Amino acid sequence: MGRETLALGWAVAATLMLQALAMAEHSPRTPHSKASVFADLSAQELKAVQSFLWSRKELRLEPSRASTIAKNSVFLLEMLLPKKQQVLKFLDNGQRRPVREARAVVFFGAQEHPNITEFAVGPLPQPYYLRELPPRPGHRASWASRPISSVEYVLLNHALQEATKPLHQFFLDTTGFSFHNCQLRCLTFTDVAPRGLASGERRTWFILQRYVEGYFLHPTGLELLVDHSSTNAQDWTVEQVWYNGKFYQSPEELARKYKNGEVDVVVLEDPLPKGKGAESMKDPPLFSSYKPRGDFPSPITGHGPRLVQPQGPGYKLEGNTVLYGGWSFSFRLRSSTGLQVLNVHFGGERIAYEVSVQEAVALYGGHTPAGMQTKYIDVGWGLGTVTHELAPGIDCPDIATFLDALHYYDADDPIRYPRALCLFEMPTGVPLRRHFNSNFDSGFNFYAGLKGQVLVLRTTSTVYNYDYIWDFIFYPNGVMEAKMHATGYVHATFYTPEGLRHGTRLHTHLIGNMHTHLVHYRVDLDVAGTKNSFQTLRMKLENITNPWSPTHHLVQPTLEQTRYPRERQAAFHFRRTLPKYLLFTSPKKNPWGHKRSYRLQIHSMADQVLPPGWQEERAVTWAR
Ligand SMILES: *[C@@H]1O[C@H](CO)[C@@H](O)[C@H](O)[C@H]1NC(C)=O
Ligand SMILES: *[C@@H]1O[C@H](CO)[C@@H](O)[C@H](O)[C@H]1NC(C)=O
Ligand SMILES: [Cu+2]
Repeated sequence: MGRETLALGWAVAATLMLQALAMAEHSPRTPHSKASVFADLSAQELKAVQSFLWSRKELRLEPSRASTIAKNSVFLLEMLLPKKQQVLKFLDNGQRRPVREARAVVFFGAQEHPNITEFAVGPLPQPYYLRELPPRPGHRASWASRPISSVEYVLLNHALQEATKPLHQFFLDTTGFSFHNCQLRCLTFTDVAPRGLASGERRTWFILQRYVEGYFLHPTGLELLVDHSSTNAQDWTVEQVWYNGKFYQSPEELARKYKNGEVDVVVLEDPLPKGKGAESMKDPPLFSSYKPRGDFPSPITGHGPRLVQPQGPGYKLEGNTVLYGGWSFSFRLRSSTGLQVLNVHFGGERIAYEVSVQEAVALYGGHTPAGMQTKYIDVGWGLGTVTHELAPGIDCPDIATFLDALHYYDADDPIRYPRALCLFEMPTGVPLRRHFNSNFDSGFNFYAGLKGQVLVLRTTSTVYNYDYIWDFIFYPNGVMEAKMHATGYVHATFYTPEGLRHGTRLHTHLIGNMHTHLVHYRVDLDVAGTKNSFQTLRMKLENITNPWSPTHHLVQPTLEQTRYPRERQAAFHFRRTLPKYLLFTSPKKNPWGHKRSYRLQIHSMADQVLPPGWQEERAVTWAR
């Protein structure tokens, strides 16, 4: 089976369910040394690639932190997965190990027509060649739509502060906060994307906020459109200003009109406790903080339940490979896209080559320009790299195994992210299976139950204001589940009465904008070999003459099977009812003559947001 894509919605899970596992010819599992073919690059490997690239003088590389856009720099290094066929030949047929290579994304900014070029660098551990990875025809990454680097943010911050100097008094009067000499009362911003209305533009709307805990919920009512397409930050300009429902040509125009009393001003209440910023016990915590507030009639006190494993973990971790009951799989945390599980075996047979996160998008509606413009495509915000430390007892049970990750992204060295991943076993709180066998005489013959427990591999991505929790869950009966939780802060804009058409008022000056999260997983199932096909089962009613009472009609369900010889035919569109059962099927049969197959369950309320083919929708065609 080739690659398949799923679009999954808000707090959603896809479950792969094993249907009929036959008495498999148990092939030995992939040894740990071989599974390293899936491992992310080590710090040594990343450094070797880095020094090799720097040794190629024709690239004219400069450090990422050099304070300019007009430079050549290495933006991203990560392991380049070899071709699947090569990996399978190596794992299954004892052929030679595929060459280990890195993928390098280089920003060529120091030239008249800047570009982004991707290279394969190999062979590791001692690279000596560089090969351009050609983009798919028509899919060259455009320079204008590249991710914003930390240096560009510093420059943008500076540009915004300069451009809004005329608004200093306006900020102080309306918000009590400012950009200059501000100490505890500073302004900050959130930038939204896409950055423009057509390909090739780099014009971003910025939401100005008061810099307090949870500043995402403190918009000031001012939004600015900045053109920062030039590689020279001196050329950047503010193109438009929006304040409390009205547009202005420039910060100067708003400042002038404000001075003349021509601006409909909203004076915000002070979010900070009175006094010199010191919180006193009497002040209620800021509504945007995570500090609990309010009273419950029966407060929940103490630490609450905890997990213990008196006999140690039930899983084994060997390098990047996990063994758990019938399961074995390898994993990596790919810097660009996120968590991947690879070479998934159950009961001694491979059932999936890859199940991985590919992309997450959040599409918004709103009344403010930033609100209506927001369509976040999160790989462009470093989705796989924003994997910050997991807290034992909160993010994962305290008994979990925590693992560090390395990312080489917008930096000049590999950066270690401690406790970026966790692995743990947990009770599901419901038996996997149980039966009370009654003797129908106020007693029983037997009772049997199987404890419900699962293995979870977890990471998170904090993309600015919101946090995704990514879980891959392995059930002892061969079910595997991919699940995403979305949490953190909402992306919110300034309250205007018209904004209520696109969201809900959350506070005095705050609208929580409506939006849809869509998540793209790659699920490459190999059920009993790679020659899989796709079929569906539906329920169809039949109406027959009752064979044991011919004067009656009998209406009952039957199974209706449909085959989809072409992958395209298996791409189901939104708003059409999905067939009830989606099956990935091997030509091999089980002992009872059924084709061995895995069932895909999609738990999603996702829907199509944009019409197919409409502008940004073409960047997320997987969500069709
Ligand atoms: C991108 O820039 C590099 C470095 O100048 C150059 O070698 C390469 O040909 C450029 N690629 C394209 C497609 O313009
Ligand atoms: C079943 O078929 C019979 C004979 O055609 C018809 O009278 C009856 O209404 C049908 N029942 C249903 C539920 O379709
Ligand atoms: Cu959300």
